[in-house]
Amino acid sequence: MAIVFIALGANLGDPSSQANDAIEAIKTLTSTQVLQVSPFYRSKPLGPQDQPDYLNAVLKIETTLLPLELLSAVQEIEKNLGRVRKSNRWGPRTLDLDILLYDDLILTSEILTIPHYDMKNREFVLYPLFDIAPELVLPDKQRISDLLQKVPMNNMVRW
Ligand code: PH2
Ligand code: MG
Ligand code: MG
Repeated sequence: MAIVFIALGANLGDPSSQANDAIEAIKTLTSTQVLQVSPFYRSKPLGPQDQPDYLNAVLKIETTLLPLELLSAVQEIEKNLGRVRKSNRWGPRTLDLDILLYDDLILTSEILTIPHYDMKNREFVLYPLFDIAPELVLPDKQRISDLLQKVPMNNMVRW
């Protein structure tokens, strides 16, 4: 069994219902349990500003799926819940599920990078992650509590 943290983001359609649907869909994956769900936050868009605020949250799951199996599974959920992949990076989306951490694994490949390449800089990842895992230490031994000190809330509020 691996412990995995997944970041959830949505800023089109009805973000909270997509978030809840995504959590239900993750619960149905093979040998996967959702252990914790952070509060939902409303964050300012990173990237182009001419898009709605985001709903962001973080999930803690336990799974026997391997990293690439889990990636395909969450991409399938994104697709089923209405995501249309566009080329515009950082553009709006109905649902984004990003694998943040997979146990203490460090993986760099063309299709998947773990830990998530920018997680340490994003308030909408660090604060919900801290809510559910305040004692967390990243694979490079940095503590979530220390990382949080360096990243302001940037007007993020509860959803
Ligand atoms: N995701 C992005 C780009 N910008 N901004 C916020 N606030 N939250 C996100 O989840 C987010 C973003 C690309 O995945
Ligand atoms: Mg993302
Ligand atoms: Mg993504």
